[in-house]
Amino acid sequence: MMRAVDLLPFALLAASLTCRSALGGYGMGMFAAQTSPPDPCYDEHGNPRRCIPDFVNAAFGKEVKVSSTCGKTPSRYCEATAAEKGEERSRNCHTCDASDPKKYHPPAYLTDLNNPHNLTCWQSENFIQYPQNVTMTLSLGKKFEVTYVSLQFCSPRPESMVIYKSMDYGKTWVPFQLYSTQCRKMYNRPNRAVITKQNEQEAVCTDSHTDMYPLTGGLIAFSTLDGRPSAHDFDNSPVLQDWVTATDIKVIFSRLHTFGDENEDDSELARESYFYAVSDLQVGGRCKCNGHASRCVKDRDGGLVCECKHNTAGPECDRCKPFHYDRPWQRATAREANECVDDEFCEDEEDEEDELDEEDELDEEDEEDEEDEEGESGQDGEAGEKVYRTRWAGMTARRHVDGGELAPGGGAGTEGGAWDGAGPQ
Ligand SMILES: [Ca+2]
Repeated sequence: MMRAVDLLPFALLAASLTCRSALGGYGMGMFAAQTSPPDPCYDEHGNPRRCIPDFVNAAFGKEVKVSSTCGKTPSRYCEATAAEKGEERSRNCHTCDASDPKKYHPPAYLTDLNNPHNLTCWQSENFIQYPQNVTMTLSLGKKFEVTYVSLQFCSPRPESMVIYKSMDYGKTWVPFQLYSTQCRKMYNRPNRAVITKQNEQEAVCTDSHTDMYPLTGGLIAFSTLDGRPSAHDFDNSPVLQDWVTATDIKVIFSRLHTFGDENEDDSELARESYFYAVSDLQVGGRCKCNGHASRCVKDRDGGLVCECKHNTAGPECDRCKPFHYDRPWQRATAREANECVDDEFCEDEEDEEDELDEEDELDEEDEEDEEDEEGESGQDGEAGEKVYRTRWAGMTARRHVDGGELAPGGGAGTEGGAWDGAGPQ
């Protein structure tokens, strides 16, 4: 299989001058050899390779804006407890008071260190029931590629809620996932619609994770690539690359679960038992750098930007830097770094023969790679993980499976694995 990028070096050879960096750039090698610690964006020979920032909980420590928090004026709330469905419920009542650190439930508790032995919970005001809702908005500050969004509840989970994402810093929003015991009635969507290759960028409504039990400690975890056919071929799916991209996340709690007692005689007591409370909001993913940076750093204004390599520039390394326009910008893949080429760093005819030899070798190598990939793709797809492959100078292809560690506190368990110790450094 030949792709446009594979043919490019041949086209360049037709000219009397050829830009060597199109094949890997030995000039870079000398530079990389001198840097310490080794730059993940270049291999041991200095050839550019795809690199990506670490997997993080992008929500950790960030401010979440919420439309309702209890305790502006001290108020009573009651926790319903019952170990299991059908068991008699009992109520434990407390006071929420925003002015008392022992009794407050601020939004900062959504993204603080999640200690399972000492849960800190944000909590809404009592009984904000449909059609009124409660919203929480989190700005990530730049584009991220989001693998999952999870919420751990202190209250029962909502009866209906929606996770939205924005790709333009909150100007426009699209649903990421909807949850409801009645998808059609609440959101006019079918329950658990099947995703095909034709609608991979569509949000699904599901009635899973909507049970009122457990009354506390329930989890909602949305895995962005789960059930999407091209997930195993993420590198070649611009649709899914777009789908997982977000600058902001918004959650709307649309409807509270109740026991149906809120309109009875002691409705006041009942209503004090219904509110939303969340101990942990996580957004698992990676700073989006299109394979051209291994980390994101603060810029002069305190904003987060990719530390771009491979002669790229822009907040997401989404263009070639000046004087490196010898070929069009491309996202790096597991097999091709697609670095931007310096249009000044060119070589003379003497080196062309060497390059032709190297082309042959690379072609053979490509064939091997493809065979490997076929064998592994099924497994990779199931795990929802990406496979990183590095081409070494000596004809060997090494596989590197990248998982993700959950950020401090862990909990959602939607990502497996960790950096493979044998992987390229
Ligand atoms: Ca917390």
